[in-house]
Amino acid sequence: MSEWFNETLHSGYGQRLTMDKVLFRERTEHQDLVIFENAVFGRVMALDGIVQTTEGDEFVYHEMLTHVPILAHGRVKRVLIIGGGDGGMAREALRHASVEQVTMVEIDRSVVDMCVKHLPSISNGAFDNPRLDLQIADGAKFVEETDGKWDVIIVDSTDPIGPGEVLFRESFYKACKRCLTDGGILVTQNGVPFVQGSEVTNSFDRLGPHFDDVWFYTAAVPTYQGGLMAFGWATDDSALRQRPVAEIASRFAGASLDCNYYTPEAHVAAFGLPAFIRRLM
Ligand code: AG3
Repeated sequence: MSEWFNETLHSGYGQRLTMDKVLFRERTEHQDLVIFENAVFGRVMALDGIVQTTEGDEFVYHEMLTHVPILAHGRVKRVLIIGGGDGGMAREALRHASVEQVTMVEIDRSVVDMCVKHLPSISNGAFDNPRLDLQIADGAKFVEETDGKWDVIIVDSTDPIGPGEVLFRESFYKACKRCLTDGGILVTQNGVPFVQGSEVTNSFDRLGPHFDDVWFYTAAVPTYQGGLMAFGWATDDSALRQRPVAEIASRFAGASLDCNYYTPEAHVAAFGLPAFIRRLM
């Protein structure tokens, strides 16, 4: 019998996955890291008892947090990823030939190293790509101190507990705004509203003072249990999330991406929010 991995994110509700083979388990400098094999989802990476990515369903999350802002914007050259240690976000951003440089700021070197070793399919070579600038540093400090500017900033964080907490503060959103080019877009991992509704409310309230257009879009990621996950969307150009499907479709064709989740129709539909999420804003 395999040992169970029991996720500890919510009280009174949880998911469990069999650890059919434990590939790595250790306390890093910042958090508790485990990588294991599961019969349904393939290799799974968890931090502090919470599933971060699995080979089986990572495509939903990584495609939606990259292609939606990049294709909505239309002329993205520079992308900044805060977090993203498994390399999935860098992999998807680098698929855009128009993207000249991806800067990724991850706080925990062990996550990068162990994911390259035990979960290579997620980064799929991204860390060897000359267009990737990997910095091992605190993302919140980085955006405070840098004088760089980016067209898209993607916050690929853990939940607002532990090292990820600073990435949900108003001061962080303000610093991100300063690092965006005109018409730039900030997107964030914003939790599963059905069980983490306050994350939507908090981010909406904290982004509001700094951006003219704050919204959310959604997708269901099976191992982020509870239904739809919310992605935060913040920019000064409100036209960017209202682009017609035909316009997105022509950019998508031009980018010749072969996706597993993303389609121009899914992109546009993702911005249509159910009432219970609207009420959190
Ligand atoms: N970071 C997002 C994990 C979210 C978990 N939260 C939850 N289940 N509500 C994923 C990192 C993948 N690159």
